[in-house]
Amino acid sequence: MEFRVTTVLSADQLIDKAFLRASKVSKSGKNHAEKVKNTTLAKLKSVSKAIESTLKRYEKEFPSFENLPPFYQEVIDIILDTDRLKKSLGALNWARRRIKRVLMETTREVSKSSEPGKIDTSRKKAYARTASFLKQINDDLVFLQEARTKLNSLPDIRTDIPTAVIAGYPNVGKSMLVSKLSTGKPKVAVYPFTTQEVGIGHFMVDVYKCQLIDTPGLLDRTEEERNVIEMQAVSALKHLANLIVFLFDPSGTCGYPLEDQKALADDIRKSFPDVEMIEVANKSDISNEMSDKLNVSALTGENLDLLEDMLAKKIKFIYKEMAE
Ligand SMILES: Nc1nc2c(ncn2[C@@H]2O[C@H](COP(=O)(O)OP(=O)(O)O)[C@@H](O)[C@H]2O)c(=O)[nH]1
Ligand SMILES: [Mg+2]
Repeated sequence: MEFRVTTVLSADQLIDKAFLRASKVSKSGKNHAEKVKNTTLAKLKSVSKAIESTLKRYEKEFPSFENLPPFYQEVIDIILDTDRLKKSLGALNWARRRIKRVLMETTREVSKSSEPGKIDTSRKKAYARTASFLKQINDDLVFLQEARTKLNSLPDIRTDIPTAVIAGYPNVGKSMLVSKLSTGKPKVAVYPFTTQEVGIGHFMVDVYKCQLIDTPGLLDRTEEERNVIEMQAVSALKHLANLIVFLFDPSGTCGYPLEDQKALADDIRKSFPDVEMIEVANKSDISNEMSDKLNVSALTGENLDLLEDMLAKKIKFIYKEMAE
C-alpha cells in the first residue's frame, strides 16, 4: 500500500493562507453599515471554511492505525512515535472545534450588530483567537508534517497477496534471483530502516499474483548482528512472509564459508518458526552441487524453471489457505 498524505502547513502558513483569502472577500450592501456587515460575515465564513476543511483533511488523511495491516503497524512504529501521532491528531481536532465555535459565535454577534466599528472589533478578535488556537497546535502541525514525509516514503509493499521473502548472506545472488523470477523489472525501494536498496518483484502463478521481496540489511545477517531497529523490522516481516527462500552460495565467492551460511539458515528458521523455508543453492555454474538442495544458477538460468514450479505449488496452496 501507498501513503499519500498531503503537505501539512505550519500554524503561520495556515493563518496566512486563510486570512489572505478572506482579505479578498468583499460584499455589497444598501449602505456602508450593511456593506461592512455583509463583508465581515463573508470573511468569517471564508476563514472558517479554509481552516476547518484543511484541519479536517489532515485528520482524515493520516491512516488510522488500528485499521492498518499488522506489517505496516509495526513498520510505522519503528519510524514514528505513534503515541505522539495520535496526540497530535487529537490536538488538531480540538483546535478545529474551538475555532469553529469562535467563528460561529462571532458570526452570530455580527449578524445582530449594525455598528461597523463594533463589527470590525468582533472580527479582529475572532481572527486573533483563531490564530492563537492554531499557534497552540503548531508543534503538532510540524510533527505531522515530518510524519507525513516519513509515511509517504515507505516502500509500496502489498500485504494482501502471498509473499516470498529472499534470505541469505550478502553476494549470494539474492538480487539477481529476484530479478530473474520477476515478471517485469523489480521495483527498487528503500526501507526506512536500512540504507540499502530492496528489490520488490512480482510474478504470476496462473491467475494469482505473488510478491517477491529482497531483504538486504535484514535477513542477510544473524540475529546477534542485528541492531534494535533491524530486529523490529524482522519482526514486521513475520506478518508479511508466507514463504522464505534461503539462498546458499556453495562457491564461496560471496565471501562467507558454507558453515556460516548454514548457521544463518538455522538462525532464520528459528526467527520464523511458522513460515516454510525453501533452501536453494545458487551459482551452480561455478560450484559443486549441494546434494540435499535444489541447485540453480541465477546467472545462467539453470534449474530456475524447477524453482518456479516449486514456488508455484506452494503459492497455490497459500492462496487456498488464504481463501478459507
Ligand atoms: N557465477 C554466478 N554468479 C552469480 C550468480 N548469481 C549471482 N551472481 C553474482 O554474484 C554477485 C552478487 O549477486 P547479488 O545478486 O548482488 O547478490 P545479493 O547481495 O545476495 O543480492 C554478483 O556479482 C552476481 O553477478 C550465479 O548463479 N552464478
Ligand atoms: Mg542484493
